[in-house]
Amino acid sequence: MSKDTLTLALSKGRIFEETLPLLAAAGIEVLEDPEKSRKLILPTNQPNVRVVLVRASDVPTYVQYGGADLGVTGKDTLIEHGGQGLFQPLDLRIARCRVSVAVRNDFDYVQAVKQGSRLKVATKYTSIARDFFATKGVHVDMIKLYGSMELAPLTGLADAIVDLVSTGNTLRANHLVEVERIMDISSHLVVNQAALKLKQAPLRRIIDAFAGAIRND
Ligand code: PRT
Ligand code: MG
Repeated sequence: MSKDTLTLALSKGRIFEETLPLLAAAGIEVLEDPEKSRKLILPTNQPNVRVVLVRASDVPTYVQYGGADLGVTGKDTLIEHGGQGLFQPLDLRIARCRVSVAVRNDFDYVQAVKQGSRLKVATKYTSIARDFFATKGVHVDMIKLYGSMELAPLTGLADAIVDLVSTGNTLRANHLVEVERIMDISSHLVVNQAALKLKQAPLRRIIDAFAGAIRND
């Protein structure tokens, strides 16, 4: 790729959708709909800007190693990745949710914590969960999952889950209750540190346009 081409890593779904208005503010229009196309590299109206579609949890890795110059990723994903090699100039305030602890509605979490019981915790967010329970002084057996965390307490795999919550509908539909809010989450712009030096001017234009379009609601 030429030194002037910018590659932006996005994941399909809410991050792609919620990044579109920010791209528009930078004069960038994606020319294909990822829900309709099978292409993984999408052209834009700017000949020197392209979008690559990657798994949400792979965005920081692509940007870290220069597979993309910049990307948009959830703070949850960023914390689990570690953030090495990434410049994080902006909180875009999109795709907002929170990381919470949830249990079955018949499980007495407060009592379990008070008694100092060992908790079996299932999650995709093992770093966030480990830090949280360590700070609280709760001993946990961590069970790493890659999806459908909600199922773990229902099948006896775990006492509790650490997962993302936005409306709470998924928890309610599965007879789970939120018992702790660990942190608020939004998506951030991440930039490859070498690209920041080599492609300073075009990156600066995008960062400034995004900054001016962040919603403060
Ligand atoms: O889906 P896939 O396995 O490919 O990857 P992913 O789940 O990491 O990607 P995606 O696109 O679903 O999420 C990307 C990012 O969006 C996450 O990293 C978060 O930063 C952010 N985000 C915001 C959310 C949610 N809101 C959200 N509600 N990500 C996931 N959810 C899920 C949550 O895991 C739970 O299953 O939605 C369910 C809860 O939603 P409510 O509204 O029922 O509470
Ligand atoms: Mg998902």
